[in-house]
Amino acid sequence: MKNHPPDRRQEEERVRDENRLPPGQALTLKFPVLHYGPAPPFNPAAWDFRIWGEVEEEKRWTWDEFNRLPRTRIQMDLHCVTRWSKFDTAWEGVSVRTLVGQGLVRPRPDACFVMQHAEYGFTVNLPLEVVLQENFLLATHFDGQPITPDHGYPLRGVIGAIPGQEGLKSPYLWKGAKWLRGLEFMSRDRPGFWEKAGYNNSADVWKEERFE
Ligand SMILES: Nc1nc2c(c(=O)[nH]1)N[C@H]1C(S)=C(S)[C@@H](COP(=O)(O)O)O[C@H]1N2
Ligand SMILES: [Mo]
Repeated sequence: MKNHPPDRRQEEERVRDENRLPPGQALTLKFPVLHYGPAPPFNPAAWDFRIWGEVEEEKRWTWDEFNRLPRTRIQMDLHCVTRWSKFDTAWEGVSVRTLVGQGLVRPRPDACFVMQHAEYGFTVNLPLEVVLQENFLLATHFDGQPITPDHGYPLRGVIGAIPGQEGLKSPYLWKGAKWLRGLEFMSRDRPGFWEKAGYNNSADVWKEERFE
């Protein structure tokens, strides 16, 4: 018997049967790269990660300090608004849920939204309650390896769907910023880069909230 690589259509049937394929999506076995502008360089000596806005205490972590924060691993299905989905992706990094749970970040009572700020001024907004879900991660590793430069090295926000956790809000993949440098906690919502360009603000994959 020959060993066949996974068959795309067969895999798609499987996840469809498992109710994991959102409307209008197709399974890909690749990992497409999508972003606006060039991928920035990384200088570990100059890099920092900042948390500011509606928090009791602002934070600034160097790359070394960031790597000593408590770490989390999750497996998620990623859904891109351009209609590809990638299943069972493995991520490792820092969970905002854990940072808040351990008191390392203390949102003020009126904090209701979070803006991710990335290199070159890229931004993306999410409700705080979504940022605090298990399916949002400040990820340093994909598939056991540091994220590649095109996918956001050294750090990206990533959000997907966790199979069996239908209670979690699951937005499209653009709601995670590659080359992430900070989180701004906000009392009022503001649109990010793609939201200003007409992407849907809440971006729920199951409701097919793609564009306004
Ligand atoms: N910094 C930055 N992050 C970004 C974007 C971008 O333009 N700049 N695009 C978003 C969009 S539209 C998508 S679909 C995903 C794609 O992630 P990928 O390239 O790892 O597949 O990154 C998101 N994060
Ligand atoms: Mo996208």
